[in-house]
Amino acid sequence: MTTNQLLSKLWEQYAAITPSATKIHDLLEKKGEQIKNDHIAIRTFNDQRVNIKVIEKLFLEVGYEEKGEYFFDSKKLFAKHYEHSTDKNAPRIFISELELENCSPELQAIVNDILDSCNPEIFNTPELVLSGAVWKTKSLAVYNLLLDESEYAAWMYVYGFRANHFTINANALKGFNSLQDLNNFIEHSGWTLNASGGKIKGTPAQLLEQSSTLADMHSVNFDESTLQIPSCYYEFALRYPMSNGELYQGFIAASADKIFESTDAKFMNNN
Ligand code: OOG
Ligand code: NI
Repeated sequence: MTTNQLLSKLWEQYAAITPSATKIHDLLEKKGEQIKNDHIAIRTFNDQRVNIKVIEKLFLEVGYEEKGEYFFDSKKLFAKHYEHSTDKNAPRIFISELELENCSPELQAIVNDILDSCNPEIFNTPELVLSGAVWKTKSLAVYNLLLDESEYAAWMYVYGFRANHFTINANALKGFNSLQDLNNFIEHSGWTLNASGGKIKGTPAQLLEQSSTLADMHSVNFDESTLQIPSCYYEFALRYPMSNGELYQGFIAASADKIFESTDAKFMNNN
């Protein structure tokens, strides 16, 4: 698989459950913009069958290299970011994992059970990252149990291995003067932004400003019933130059901490 094939598949699967992404993408293109991606993010559990070391394999194979590390103590998450070694247009990849040993024994047992329910061969295929929720059951009772403890775990249970957001590189847009300007356009076009920690996360002094939509609602067939659950979101990132003149390449943990909440069920109103 080439980098472009991998990225197209990730986009297809993301767009299939995130109709707002295609709409925002098309709206900006109609304004004359050429969309570039800043980064894509993937989530997982730190169980050794599916941890970052497993998920990163396909990205390393197509030429990505490990760069930064990030810790999110209160959410019990750890993350790494990757940059492509040769293709400077390839988006960064952000992979996070839930630190199961810091979660309740109940949550640990659920995650262990769903992974046990899988054919173990799936964990060794490079396509794992394109495979969604590969486990057998999708119980609303289990979803609600997870949701009580970790929005991240509940989201993973429903959506599994896939891109949970794409991010528009705002530096590459011609028609906007600032991230605020882009946010205004997105809001005037009818979308709701994630306001946790403020609609713009980060500052020019931190060399990265980010904003994101709240995830779309998607119909999920649980064993018990069908319910609307937040799926994926679209992010916007504006990078500032470092003292050497080159744009900052990393992420800001305090901002990322709030960006994760773009898929939180607690922010969705179900009317
Ligand atoms: C990743 C959230 C962090 C960023 O740009 O800081 C992030 C996620 O929601 O899985 O993407
Ligand atoms: Ni992001």
